[in-house]
Amino acid sequence: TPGVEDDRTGLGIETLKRAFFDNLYYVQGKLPNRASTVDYYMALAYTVRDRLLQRWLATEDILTRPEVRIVGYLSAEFLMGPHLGNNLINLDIYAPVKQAIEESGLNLQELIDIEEEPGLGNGGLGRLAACYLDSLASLQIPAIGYGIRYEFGIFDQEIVDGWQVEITDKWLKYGNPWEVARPEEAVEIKFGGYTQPYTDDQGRYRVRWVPGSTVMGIPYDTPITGYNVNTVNTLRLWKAEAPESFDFTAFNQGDYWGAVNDKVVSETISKVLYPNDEQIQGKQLRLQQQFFFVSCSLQDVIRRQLESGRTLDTLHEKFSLQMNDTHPSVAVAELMRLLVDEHMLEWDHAWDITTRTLAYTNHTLLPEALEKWSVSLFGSLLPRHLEIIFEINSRFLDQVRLRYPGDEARLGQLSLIDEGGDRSVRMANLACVGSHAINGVAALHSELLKKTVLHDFYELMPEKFCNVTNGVTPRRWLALSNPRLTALIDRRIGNGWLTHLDRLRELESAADDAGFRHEWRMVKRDIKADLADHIANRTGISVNPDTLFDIQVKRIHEYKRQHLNVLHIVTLYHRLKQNPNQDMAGRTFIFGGKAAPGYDMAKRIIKLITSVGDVVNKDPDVSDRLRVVFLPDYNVTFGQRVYPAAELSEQISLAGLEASGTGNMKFSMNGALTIGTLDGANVEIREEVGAENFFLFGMKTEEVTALRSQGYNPMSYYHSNETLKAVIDLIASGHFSHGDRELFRPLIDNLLYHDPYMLLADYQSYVDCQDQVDRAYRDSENWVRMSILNAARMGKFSSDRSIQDYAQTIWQADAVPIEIEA
Ligand code: 26R
Repeated sequence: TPGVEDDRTGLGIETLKRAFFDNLYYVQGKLPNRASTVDYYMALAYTVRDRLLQRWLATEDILTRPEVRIVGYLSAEFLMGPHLGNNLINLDIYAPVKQAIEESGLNLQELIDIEEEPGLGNGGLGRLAACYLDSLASLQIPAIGYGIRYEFGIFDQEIVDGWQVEITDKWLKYGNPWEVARPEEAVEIKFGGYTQPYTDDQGRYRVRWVPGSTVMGIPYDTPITGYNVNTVNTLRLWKAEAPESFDFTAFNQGDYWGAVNDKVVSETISKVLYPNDEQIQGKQLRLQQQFFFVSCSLQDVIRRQLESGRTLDTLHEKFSLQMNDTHPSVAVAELMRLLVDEHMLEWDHAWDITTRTLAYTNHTLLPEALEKWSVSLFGSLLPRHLEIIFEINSRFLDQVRLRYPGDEARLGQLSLIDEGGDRSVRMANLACVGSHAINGVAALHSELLKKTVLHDFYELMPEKFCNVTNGVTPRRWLALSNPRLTALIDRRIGNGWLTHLDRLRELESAADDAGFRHEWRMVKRDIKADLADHIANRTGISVNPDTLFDIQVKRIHEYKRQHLNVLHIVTLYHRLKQNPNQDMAGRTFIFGGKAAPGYDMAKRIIKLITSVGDVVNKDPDVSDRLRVVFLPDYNVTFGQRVYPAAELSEQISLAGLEASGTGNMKFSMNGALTIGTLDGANVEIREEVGAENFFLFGMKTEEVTALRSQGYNPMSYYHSNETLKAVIDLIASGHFSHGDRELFRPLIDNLLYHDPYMLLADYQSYVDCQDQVDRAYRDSENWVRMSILNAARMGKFSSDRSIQDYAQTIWQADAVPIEIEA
């Protein structure tokens, strides 16, 4: 009948309500009178999922067309954040769904807030992968994200007595309405065993791998909606399971326990995300995880290639595979193995295909984060891959010898094998040799890569190197997280800017409009009040929304220097104690971030923040002007609350160590000003917003290098700077630790005797710059002006721009609009 909408696709309010209660009844098995908020959330999630299926299947369908080029994004981490709100935005159904839910007597925000976020990542690298999936779909580029379906994602953080406590993240406990298991596309993954040479029927020398064990990879697909387009791409995450046949054999032999135990062992591979953001020393399970998802994904890619009617000679024409750091770099060896051993291609031919298909993104300059695997561990787990790596290395080093005769030192540097001590495989070297493109994630970072960690590779093959500056998706980080600012921008410049973020420049003139500035300020003030409520509920600390919200949220790491921020807070505290009438704007310092569970210094930094907060917040001499809050369990969901409320963004890493940073972009987009060093993408952010709208401090990379080479002596700063000395002495004296002088000794001694991240050298410059911030904030009209200009000039940092850069310079991938029947 004309005029009657389908319950699964219709967008009329009555249809949405009917569909919602239908899903509640038939999927959740609940009547409204017995349904919980989670039941309602699930019913709504299915209602939304129904409405994207047609586009998802249509997008899946075009992947099989031989001429359609597909980007495969290989990443051990995808930090997606909650899906419901994002899908409502991208499908442009927020308003009707809100109305339908409200007319049903429920609150949409409450349902959105109850979603357990899939925290399948540590921080920057995993979140970047998520932003890139959003932009790929929004730009209509056919793409598949490939990763691991960890049963336990990044731990939840609680703060007990000021210390971090880790709680397991059971994100799947109520089921996951966004994923679809595809057991029919499962693949087999082999481990261990030995290799065996043989001669094939054409008399050619071949090697066969006789594995010691097998596990199954089961794909779980999640739809990735593009913004206002038909494209719905796929995030395909692999779960490890025991092969069924294996079970039955053992069972028949009467070894029931053994059969079940094998199942348990197999499933541990995708059990838990390693919560480290630096070196993992020789953890066999981590290498198993990496190989597991890489082999699953490459087999999937090869199946798709063959199913599209192509042969493997043209794999690189249909697929471009991006390796997100070295975590998937065993792909170089596995693709060679699949092509040579399983599909019988000649080595040189296979090598050509491999290097044309793969590309590598580097995300860190920290030497301790460069992945290495001991040759013995690698060989016991992946004996055939080790042989292949030796073969790649021997051919590669022959080329190097031709280019640099007699240069043994260079050969040693470039080799895929580190021969020093316990021999190990250098994964970055493998990635460089096996890829046609190598990129850093910000202009400065890409330059430093060429000058330092990858210098020898750059000299040998400069044409492979390029830069792609990171970006973040304005759909999640503005439209979803900051609807009030989004509406204000819409009123001023119309819509369309969410997909053409450069158009935010049209706000520049609004910065001179007193009326607009007033509205901007009111929006910010409302959001700050919301965050203040949230802080009171979560921590019991009351904060004043009329103070400057000064925020540092990111993983806790010494190189990110949260403790430099603390030194500044203690400086202000000390000043106010000396001179209670000191004129200064009130400030609320907000911290958030997780420490790797085994990283003692990072955990002690959290304890320092909470301890300083305990004293400062209770001291009547200062607590009208200073508040310090550590918000537990910083994650994507909380990020969405905090970026919109920020006025000052702390980006204070030692120059040369933060590859890019992406939080810095989310803050500025939401109208925060940055206090930062010339590090990572800060350099480009400052270029875009203008030096006059950015608070710069600290040494430049070259100054850091020079100071280090001349012999850095932190103690000299301590002795020559009276305030610095007073501040450090105050912490050391036990003032913030109930008299306990031992609690912070490891931190203080490290600063005085080593200070590898040069806090003391940058201290004075930081404090001076913070004083400038204080003066600037008190000129509130001008502050708002700068805030508007920051947001207006952030166009470059849309992940759409980053993805366009990748698509043009590395992937040669085009948009493929998806047609669907009305
Ligand atoms: C080796 C393994 C333990 C490991 C090392 C390092 C696992 C995870 C990491 C995290 C690194 C690679 C990371 O997240 N890097 C961050 O990448 C962001 C996205 O490019 C950058 O913005 C950020 O500066 C960088 O630290």
